[in-house]
Amino acid sequence: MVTDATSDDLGADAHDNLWWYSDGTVWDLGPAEFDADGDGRADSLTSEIEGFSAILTDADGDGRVDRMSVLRSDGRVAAWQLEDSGGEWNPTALGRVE
Ligand SMILES: [Ca+2]
Ligand SMILES: [Ca+2]
Repeated sequence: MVTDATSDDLGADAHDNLWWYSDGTVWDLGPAEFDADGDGRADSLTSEIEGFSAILTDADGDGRVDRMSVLRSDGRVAAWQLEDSGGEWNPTALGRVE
């Protein structure tokens, strides 16, 4: 991932890790693994949700996961986006992997 001198001085910066808020608990997901949108900042990691492969993405850079894509066993990808205000996950797309 991309780091700079100022963030190095802070040691364990929480922004290095993605996190997830669910059911009253903050889950630390660890550092982002790859850069999904190509802007030079790692923002996504792969995980597993209920047995399916998932990609969790922090699109706006605050560390909180706000996009989620789950690859289902039938080859479809279901995607959700976190609404800023209420913390509700809304489905955004359902399609096939190209
Ligand atoms: Ca990025
Ligand atoms: Ca975010």
